[in-house]
Amino acid sequence: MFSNKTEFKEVFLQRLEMTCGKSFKESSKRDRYQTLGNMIREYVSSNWIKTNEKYRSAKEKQVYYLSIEFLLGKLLRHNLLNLGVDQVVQEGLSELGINLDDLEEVEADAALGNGGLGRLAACFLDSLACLNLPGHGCGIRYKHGLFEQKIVDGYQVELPEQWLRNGHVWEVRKADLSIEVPFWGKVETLEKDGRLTFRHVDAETITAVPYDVPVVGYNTDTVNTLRLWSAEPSPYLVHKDIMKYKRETEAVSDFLYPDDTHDEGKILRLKQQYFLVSASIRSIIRAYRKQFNRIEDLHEHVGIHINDTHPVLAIPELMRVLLDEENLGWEEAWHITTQTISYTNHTTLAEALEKWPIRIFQPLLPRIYMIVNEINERFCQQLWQKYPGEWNRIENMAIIAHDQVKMAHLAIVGSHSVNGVAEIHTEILKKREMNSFYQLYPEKFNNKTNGITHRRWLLKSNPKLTNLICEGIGDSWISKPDQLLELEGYQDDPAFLDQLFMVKQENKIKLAARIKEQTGINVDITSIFDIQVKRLHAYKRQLLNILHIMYLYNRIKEDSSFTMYPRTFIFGAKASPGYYYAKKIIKLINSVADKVNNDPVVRGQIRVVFLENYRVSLAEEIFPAADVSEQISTASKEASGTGNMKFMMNGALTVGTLDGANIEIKEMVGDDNIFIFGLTAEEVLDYYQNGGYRSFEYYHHDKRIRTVVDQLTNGFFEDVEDEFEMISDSLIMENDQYFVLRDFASYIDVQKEVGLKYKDQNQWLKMSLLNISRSGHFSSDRTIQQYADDIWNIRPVNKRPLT
Ligand code: 26M
Repeated sequence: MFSNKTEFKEVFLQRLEMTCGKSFKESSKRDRYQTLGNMIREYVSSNWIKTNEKYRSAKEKQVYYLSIEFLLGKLLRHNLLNLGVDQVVQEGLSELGINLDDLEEVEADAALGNGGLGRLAACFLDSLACLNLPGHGCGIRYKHGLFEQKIVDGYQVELPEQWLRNGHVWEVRKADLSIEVPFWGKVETLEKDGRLTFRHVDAETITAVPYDVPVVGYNTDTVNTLRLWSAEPSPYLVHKDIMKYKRETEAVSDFLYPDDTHDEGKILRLKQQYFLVSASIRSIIRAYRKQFNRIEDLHEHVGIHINDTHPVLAIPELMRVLLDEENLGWEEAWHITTQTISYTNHTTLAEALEKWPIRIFQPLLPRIYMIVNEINERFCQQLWQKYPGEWNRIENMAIIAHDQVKMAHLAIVGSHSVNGVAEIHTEILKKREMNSFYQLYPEKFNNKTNGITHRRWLLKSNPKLTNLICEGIGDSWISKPDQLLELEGYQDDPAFLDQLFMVKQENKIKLAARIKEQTGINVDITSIFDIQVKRLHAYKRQLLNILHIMYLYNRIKEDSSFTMYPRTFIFGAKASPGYYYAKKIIKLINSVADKVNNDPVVRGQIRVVFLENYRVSLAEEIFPAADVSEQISTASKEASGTGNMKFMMNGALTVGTLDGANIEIKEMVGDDNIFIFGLTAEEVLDYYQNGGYRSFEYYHHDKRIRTVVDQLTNGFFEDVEDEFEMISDSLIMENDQYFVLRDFASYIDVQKEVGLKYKDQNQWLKMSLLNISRSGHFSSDRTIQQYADDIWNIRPVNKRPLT
């Protein structure tokens, strides 16, 4: 299509006129963005086709990553970089008087996810393609992604997100590959040749239409596929109330559920899950059938991974296809199914574990329910043989109990691999949360510590640091992130450290400009940028952070001789719309920000900023500018965390608890290059088990704590008298379930140390460089290689060139 700048410009101008029907001069930014996007998608299309052909002819095993969320963010710049045409395009456009950054602004984030779990899926797609691994994503094409957050008077307000308003240039609709997904109705049992067969009749079907998005790798011709399903009314269905049917159908892929911890048990959510699963499984089998004759060998050629329990119906759905459509016997179908499916657990929080009441499940999915029931019967029988008489154990492990279907149990029983997402998380699964299953199937459990794609979170988001790294060690780290280790050779090179300082400074200037534009607040770019960005949750303890800021405020006010290294505290966080407590914390952060930023006495030393609508594209501006990374969850609660890795890779130092992947970060950088505080997971779990924590005592005995807790309710925030009673109650009346007060003193101490360490610029820069150099281990390339080797058993297929 184009192989140099001149050709690029020619094609671009020609396409612009053809697609927009406007002259170059008349065209808008959006016209230009859309032209470029379409051009690039077409640019990859021949490699896309070739990749699929290669996968078919090589007969290599392929993996499908099923996820209810893919938090992709923007794709234009990411694709340009992976294709290696970023510079040509940038220069070509620039000669036409177009700034590529301006065009990128027009692109909407594909926000088809809530947070960590959805972003992990997106990072995995990138690594799969970059490693030339045959792995594809299957998800839902939500019409509205995660809500847009506005802050009004310090309160969160939600607006519907509208990413498809101007179309999505990266997708290709493939209506001819649609699949009919049945709901409701009943199951007819027939006897045929002495065998029972089942037929789902009187069903209301919904058409699943695939939209394929190409996933391009870096420096390779591999183009994998992300298939997103959209729900449409079925053309085959006769319905008595067609308008109602249309409404209810389209609702299935209308919204992403905005909660990332609470299982609400809403029927629409279950519909979404089965919709994704049924369409994906049947399109996988359809493709397999075109290529192979023997369904008995499915697991040799296909792996299906389920991202948390949300797609766990893949297990009974695959059973259904093998039993009812392929006419296999139960034992054989079960063997194939368990060998095909693998499962990742992302949380041990009890309130997040999915359970579906039978009264919802059975009528909506009658045949699937029958199969789950049969799986449960057989499983319980097996338990009975192994643990005769142990009623309690069996009841606790059953897939169906107390009129509920337990999705995590189904996932463990129906798959050959169960993995946690960081070492400590996997250990907690094995020793505690899933201990009875671990005893039964020790061989299934394994750890795969999360990772992030360094191509988005360093190469794309931090071009200045990328240039510095390339000047130092070349560019092969882009494919082999472990090579970042070579940066350690520059630890004692003052010129290099100086440049590292400059890079951070420039990134802080850029973020400061964004802050000014969005909030009107002036921040001091020589201050420490101390940042906590993530979903808002009690366990993530944004409250600890903001109470500490209140403590600093009080300290400065009461003692005019108190000095500290100036700090800018930056927050970004969305609260689930129904999570009242989390919303109060947002309001508290904004009230503290008002108080602090308007008080001339403290203004020079602390600033507080809440950036609204935290999302992937904003994150890309934030991580490069961070000095301090806040990873302060109650130990044992954060399964892994991935923001921690993004900060580290951009040279920020972690203030963190011994939780999730923080522990592995600490092991990687050593105790001197990280700031650890607070209770250990053991201590937290011990408190939960044996009691012994009295938050009131910490309140009572520590004046610093008493003052800040009292300020929540004593009129300190003049305009909002009763606003924070609930927060105060959670800390005192409800005995502080997340140990905020327990860890408070330790947090003050470690934060003080941060301030002191930062003063020694040279030392700080060395620590920062060391963090960057050791961050290669947390690339999702490493993670995906481990999944490929240990769980999926897949190998690279494609290398350049594709012929
Ligand atoms: C469930 C039911 C109904 C509606 C929504 C949900 C739901 C959606 C997302 C539940 C959980 C969801 O995500 C959990 C999550 O994001 N977990 C995070 O996963 C990351 C990647 O492994 C980890 O790094 C984080 O520690 C973990 O909290």
